[in-house]
Amino acid sequence: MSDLFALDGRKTLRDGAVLLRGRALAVDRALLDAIEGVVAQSPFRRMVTPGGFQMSVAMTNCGRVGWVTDRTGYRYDPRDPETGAAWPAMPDIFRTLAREAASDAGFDGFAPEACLINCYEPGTRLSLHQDKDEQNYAHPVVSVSLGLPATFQFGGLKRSDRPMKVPLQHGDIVVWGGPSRLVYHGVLALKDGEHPLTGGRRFNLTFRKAL
Ligand code: MD3
Ligand code: FE
Repeated sequence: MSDLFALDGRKTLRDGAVLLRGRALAVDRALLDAIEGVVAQSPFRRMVTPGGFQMSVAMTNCGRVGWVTDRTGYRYDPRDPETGAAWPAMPDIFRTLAREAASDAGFDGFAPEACLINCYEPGTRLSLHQDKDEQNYAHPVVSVSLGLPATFQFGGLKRSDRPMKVPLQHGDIVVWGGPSRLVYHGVLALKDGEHPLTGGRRFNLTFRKAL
């Protein structure tokens, strides 16, 4: 048997990074309905980086705090700056899936306060970056891909480390922990397409223990 991909759909991408192929498929519609509920309260918006550039990915959040960027910097904020209200509560289906996926990858007891929801349309990309705005890097980040496929890039701990490419499909979950928690990563420009559940879009959920 190939050692690259176990029969249960688990693949180690690098030390500490585990791809759980199709892990979210059984609850895909429930996840998309829950995204719709979040977006009704806190709509997708394209935030501005501290350098003054508008991001191409549209974002929103749910949970006790949400990740935001503006001219003053990056932070986790208990309020949605657009509405002035608290972010929508994290749906139970999100919380449960994130905890179970982390456990599958060897991280028991994962209890994220924050879920950042990214929305990609064709041409949208996310340039190579590290996720460093969380308090404690001992906790993993759990990411869930829904809708159109994308090519995900991940490198090493230095921006100059040559990135690997991995296609991420509807229903895939990746858990990034341990030595992979601070790797540089990004998403190549989304290709045109049509997905039966999301149309011309891709959604990505990232669960973070932010506090
Ligand atoms: C590796 N999102 O929201 S998910 C992000 O597809 C982000 O929307 C991408 O990068 C997306 O910050 C990639 C995979 C991912 C997410 C977080 C990570 C990989 C990670 C954190 C640390 C290391
Ligand atoms: Fe990231």
